[in-house]
Amino acid sequence: MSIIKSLFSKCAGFSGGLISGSSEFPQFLILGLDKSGKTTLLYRLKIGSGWTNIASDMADMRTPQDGKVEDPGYHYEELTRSFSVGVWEVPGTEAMRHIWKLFYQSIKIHCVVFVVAGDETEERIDAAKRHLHVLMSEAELRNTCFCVIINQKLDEMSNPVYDEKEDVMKYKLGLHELHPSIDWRTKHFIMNIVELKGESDKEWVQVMLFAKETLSNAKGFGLKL
Ligand SMILES: Nc1nc2c(ncn2[C@@H]2O[C@H](COP(=O)(O)OP(=O)(O)OP(=O)(O)O)[C@@H](O)[C@H]2O)c(=O)[nH]1
Ligand SMILES: [Mg+2]
Repeated sequence: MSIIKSLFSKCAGFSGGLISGSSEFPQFLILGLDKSGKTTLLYRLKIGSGWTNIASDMADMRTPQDGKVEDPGYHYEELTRSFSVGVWEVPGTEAMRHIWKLFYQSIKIHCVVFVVAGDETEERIDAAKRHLHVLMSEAELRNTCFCVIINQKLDEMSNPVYDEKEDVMKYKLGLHELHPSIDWRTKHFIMNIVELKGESDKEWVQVMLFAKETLSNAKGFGLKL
């Protein structure tokens, strides 16, 4: 815990405790089950489509080496295009899911970006739903904006694996029946993460617009962005 805190203290937006005030540098936290596409999202936003082999490189990162097959740690990047934000991205393997709490307990998180792969099994969708709803009920996240990204992905024939029109994930994740206190600060988006072309991609711009509107709302953080 102390190691994580000392790392956090070196980062923008962290001032030795929970930050507050209307001129905050918002902090985003990308969460979701393992292999949902979180690290791909972060680097698509940061680097854009110039990283052409990102899908195979991410797969290579998972090839067993020295007995390790998982993304071993968290990532932190800053995005500046829409408004400046710090973005934390933490692995979603079962072993790492209990670490999520340390992040939002140590850093004031303004927006959770929760990624769900469009081709998940029913069992994993249930697990994602459970984790998402636990996050939504956490005291530390009571003003936090929730952007749920359904990662559409493409199959071998380049057809989307997720049917955008039916949009069943909305129901399966329980996003259609949220309490008003969380509903206004939650929105789901459907996109193929690996095709994002950086921060200016129109799919991502929609996410940032919603986050900006939500974080500026006086019902929540009331930030001046
Ligand atoms: N086709 C397709 N593949 C994707 C997409 N996003 C991620 N992938 C692949 O899915 C796998 C997992 O993606 P990651 O970004 O590493 O997943 P993660 O959520 O960071 O996983 P953990 O670090 O284990 O929590 C990789 O092999 C990616 O290449 C996508 O939008 N489309
Ligand atoms: Mg990862």
